[in-house]
Amino acid sequence: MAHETSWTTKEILGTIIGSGVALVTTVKLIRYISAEKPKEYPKDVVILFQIPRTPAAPNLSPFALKLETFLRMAKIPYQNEYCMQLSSKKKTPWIMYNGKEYCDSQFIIEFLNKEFEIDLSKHLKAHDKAVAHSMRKMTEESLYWTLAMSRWVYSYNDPSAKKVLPVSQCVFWQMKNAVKKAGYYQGYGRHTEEEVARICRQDLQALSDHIGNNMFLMGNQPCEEDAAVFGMLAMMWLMPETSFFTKILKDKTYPNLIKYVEKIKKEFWGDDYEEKKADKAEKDL
Ligand SMILES: N[C@@H](CCC(=O)N[C@@H](CS)C(=O)NCC(=O)O)C(=O)O
Repeated sequence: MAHETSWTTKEILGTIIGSGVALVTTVKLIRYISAEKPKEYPKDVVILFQIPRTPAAPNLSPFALKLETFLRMAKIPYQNEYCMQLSSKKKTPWIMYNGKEYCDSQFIIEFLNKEFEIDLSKHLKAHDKAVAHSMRKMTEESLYWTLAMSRWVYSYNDPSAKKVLPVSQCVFWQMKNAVKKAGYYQGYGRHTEEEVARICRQDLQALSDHIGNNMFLMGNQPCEEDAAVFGMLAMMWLMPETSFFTKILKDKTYPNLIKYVEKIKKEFWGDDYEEKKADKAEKDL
C-alpha cells in the first residue's frame, strides 16, 4: 500500500525559511572569504596613496610628485600605495600614518614637519620664506590650472596624448569634463586657450626670473617649497604634443627651469625617477 506524504503548512513554511537562511549564510560566508582584508601597514612609516606611476615619471599628479619629493628631501620613511582611491576630501594624494588619514599635500607636509621635527627652510630669513611661499602659491594656484586645462581639456583630441597620459579613453573623457567644470569655477576655464597660455608663460617667466642662476628656488640650498615647484615644473615633460607647455619646452624658452628640474631629479630621485624595466615587466605580468 502506497503511503501518501502530505506536508502541513507549518512544514512547508519551515522548509522555505530554512533554505532561505542557509542561502543567506552561504552568500555571507563567500563574501567574507573573498572580501579584501584591510591591509596591515608598518608602524611609524608614511603610507603614500597616489594614482599609479607612469613609466616616464613617478606620477602624473604634480601634488603626488611634490609629496614624494618632500618625503625624499626630508628622509622620512615611506611606502607607496598606488591606487585610484581618493582621500576623504575626494582628492589625491593622501597618506596614512599609524592608522590615521591625512590629506592635502601641504597639510600633510605641515603635519610631517611637526611629527618628525623637520624644517627644510630653517636657513631662510622671514622675507625669503615669504617669497618662497608666494612662489609656491603661484605655482599651485595659477600655473597648475594652466597645466590641467592644457593637458586634459585643450589636448583632448590630440592623438599624442595617449603616449604621455596612460589612462583609458573613458578616464580621459571623465577628466576632461571634470577639469573643464572645475576650471570654469576656478576662473581660468572662462578664458580662451591663448589667454591661458599667456598666464602660463607669465608664471613660468616669474619663476625663471626669480630662480636665475641659482640651483634651487631660494639659492643654492633646497627649501621645502622646492618640492612643490619641482613637482609642477616636471609635468612639462608629461604633456601632449599640441600643448603650449610642450612648445615652451621644445623651444627651450626657459633653460634655467629645465636645469632646475634636472638638478632636483638627480639630487633626490637619481635612478628612481623613470620606471625600472624590471619593475615594469613585473607589473605587466
Ligand atoms: N590641494 C590639494 C590638491 C590635490 C589635487 O588637486 N589633486 C588632484 C589630482 S592632481 C585631484 O585629486 N583631483 C581629483 C578631483 O579634483 O576630483 C593638495 O595639495 O593635495
